[in-house]
Amino acid sequence: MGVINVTPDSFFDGGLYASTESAICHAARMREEGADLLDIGGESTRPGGDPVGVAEELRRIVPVVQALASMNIPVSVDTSKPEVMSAAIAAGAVMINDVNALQAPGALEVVAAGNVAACLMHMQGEPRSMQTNPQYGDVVVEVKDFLQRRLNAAQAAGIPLMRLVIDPGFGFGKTLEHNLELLRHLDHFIDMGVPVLAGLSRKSMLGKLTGHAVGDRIHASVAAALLAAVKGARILRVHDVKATRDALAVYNAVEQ
Ligand code: HH2
Repeated sequence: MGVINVTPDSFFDGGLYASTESAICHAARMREEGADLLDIGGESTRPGGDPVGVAEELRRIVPVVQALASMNIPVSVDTSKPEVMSAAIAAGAVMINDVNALQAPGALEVVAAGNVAACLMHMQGEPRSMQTNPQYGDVVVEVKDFLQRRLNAAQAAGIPLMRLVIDPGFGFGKTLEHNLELLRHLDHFIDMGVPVLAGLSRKSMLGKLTGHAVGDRIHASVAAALLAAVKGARILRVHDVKATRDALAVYNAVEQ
């Protein structure tokens, strides 16, 4: 899954693809590099990020989703707002990627009625304050319990399991140690009956481990993505499609 943020302030690609044209161009390139799916975001969820209104989020993402859908490129939309989910589905998105796991009132219903896939992600707190002092007893158990509850809620709302994906939410209300614990035990999530998505690309945990700024984390990102794949992740949310594809080609050849 290639990431494209049509935002001025995303932590890695903020401002790079803020125009519709540049986002479409970058999407086409990621597709050529081997992305199966592109995740379009109109609001940064980085720690401390400011919320964006519905109208502005729609202005940013709808033309991009429409263009990519007309090019037959599978698109997911990264949003927590039911109004944006509806518009994204109408514009041709095949998946809703929600860092809030469809907890907003009406979100489950929009996805159920839209017949699209959904990624349910775990986050402790909300972006503005989530990194202040995250606390868990057993992070793996607690994240898994939350995701199981959201899978149950989604199914109860009429979204079949075959359309659902789960994500432990690396960096979303987690310390470095919590993130490492989740990656170390990512295989504990694969018995939940749905594919696991992992988003580690360029994140600050990789900065803490390597001492490198966000622009210099490609090698750490590829290593993290590969580890996630080895632990059973089926969807890798990445900014660097080509490098990740190369690593996966080697891994897949060895593991057949
Ligand atoms: N991470 C980000 C955003 N959305 N969705 C899922 N399912 N999993 C993730 O790990 C995840 C996500 C943060 O990365 P990015 O979109 O590049 O930055 P920003 O939120 O600043 O736009």
